[in-house]
Formats: sequence, C-alpha cells, structure tokens
Amino acid sequence: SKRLHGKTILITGASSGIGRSTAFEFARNSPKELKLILTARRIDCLRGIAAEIVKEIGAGIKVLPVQLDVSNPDDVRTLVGKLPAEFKEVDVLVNNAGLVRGVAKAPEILEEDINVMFATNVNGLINMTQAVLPSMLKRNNGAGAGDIINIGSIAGREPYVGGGIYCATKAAVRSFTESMRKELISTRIRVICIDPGQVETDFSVVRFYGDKKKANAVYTQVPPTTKKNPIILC
Ligand code: NDP
Ligand code: 8X3
Repeated sequence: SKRLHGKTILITGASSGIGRSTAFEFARNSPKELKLILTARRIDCLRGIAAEIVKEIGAGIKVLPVQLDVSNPDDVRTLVGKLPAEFKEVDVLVNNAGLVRGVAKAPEILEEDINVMFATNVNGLINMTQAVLPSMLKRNNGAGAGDIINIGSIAGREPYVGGGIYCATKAAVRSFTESMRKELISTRIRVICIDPGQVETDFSVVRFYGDKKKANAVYTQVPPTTKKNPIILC
C-alpha cells in the first residue's frame, strides 16, 4: 500500500507465529522503502527471517533484527536510543510479543508463570508503548502521527477455565488500548487492539512447556487459523 511508503514498522515477538507472519505481510504489501525492525529474544531466528524477507522481496527493503526481551524494562527503555538513526522514528508499533504458561486453576497457578505472563503481555506492551510514543507525538509539528497495533485475544473478552492469568493479561491489553484511544483522540495516532481466536503457532507449545503432543491436541477439537485456513475479513 502507498500509505506505507517510507514507513518504519517495529514488531515485537517477530521470531515466530503471528509476529513473523505480520513481518512478511508488511513486506509483501509495501513499497521497497519500508523499514522493518524485528524484535524478540531469539536473535538467530530474527536474522533468519530478515534474510528470508530480503530474499523474497529484494534488497530494497531494510530489515533490522534486534534482540529484545520486552519483559525487561531497562532493555525496553533504552531500545529507541540504541537504534540506528534511520530506524529511530517508528511509524507503526505492533505490540505482539506475548505468551501463555500452563493450564493450572487457582490455587495451583505457579507464581513464576503469573509473573512472566504479566511482565511480558502487560508490562512489556505498556513499556514498549511508552518507549515509542514520544517520537510519534512529536511528529507533524506536534500534532502527532502513528499507529499502535496491540495483539489482544478473544481470551481477553471470554475468560476460560485454566486461563485465569492469560485471559486477565489480554483483558488488560484491551483496557489499556481503550484508555490510549481516548487519550490520543485529538491526535493522528491510531491505537487498535486485534483480538485473534485460535491460531496454530508455537503458542500452545509454550503453554505446555515444550510438550508438542499436548500442544497438537489443542487443535484437534476446533480447526485453528492457519495459512490454509485463513481469517476472512468481511
Ligand atoms: P508464538 O509462541 O509463535 O510467538 C510468540 C512470540 O512472542 C515469539 O516471537 C516470542 O519470541 C515472543 N516473545 C515471548 N516472550 C517474549 C519476551 N519476553 N520478549 C520478547 N518477545 C517475546 O505465539 P503467537 O504467534 O501465537 O503469539 C503472538 C501473540 O498473539 C501473543 O501476544 C499471543 O498472546 C497472541 N495470540 C495468540 C493466539 C493463538 O491462538 N496463537 C490467539 C490470540 C492471541 P522469543 O521467544 O524469540 O522471544
Ligand atoms: C489465544 C487464544 O483461546 O487459545 O489467545 O487462549 S486461546
């Protein structure tokens, strides 16, 4: 799309699943001047994805892989300052990094799992937003311009048994998004929350601590969204 001409897009959690696909979608639907910043903890995966994108789209697109743990506030706070000059002005932030751990019900939920889900899905998303927003607010002579796309979930609307913490984190993403929309109403900064249903990614592998058999069983009940079974937008 021409509207993406020369824009800089930052995606968190771009090493896998929805984040990785989002990077390819932006690359495939944009002019060559697009600049993509791909972030996640697994830098080797990001480097591989960057090479794949450049191979498919052509050397004109600029892809910058950056190692970043969004649950580490110091790393998030210093991120923009460390970016090369041509990548500093982020036009589109895709807050996608997130995870679920376990299916335990209270009072059996592990404290470590509670903390990692909130630190990543909620605090990470809020800290990323605060890191990028100042430069968006300065744009267009202070009138503000940019897009913030938060990846929520249907789990944030319809909590389920064994998902008490994950669902709460996604409800928090939805609520924070709504506050931001209201706070930024007079600017040209758009904030949206996308709430996917089940998508077949590494999400369930992470939920079951790496047990692929248990993860695959999740998708035998209801067909998930996949490349062959895409979401149809009406
Ligand atoms: P994946 O497990 O395939 O991808 C998750 C991504 O998040 C990875 O790139 C991972 O990268 C990154 N990530 C996790 N923790 C951190 C961290 N601390 N810092 C930086 N990056 C991190 O799952 P999905 O693609 O499915 O998940 C993406 C988003 O979509 C999540 O927010 C999830 O909640 C949401 N979602 C998923 C649905 C589904 O059914 N799959 C449905 C609705 C929403 P790395 O490990 O390299 O850091
Ligand atoms: C992921 C969708 O229903 O597996 O957010 O929690 S669900």
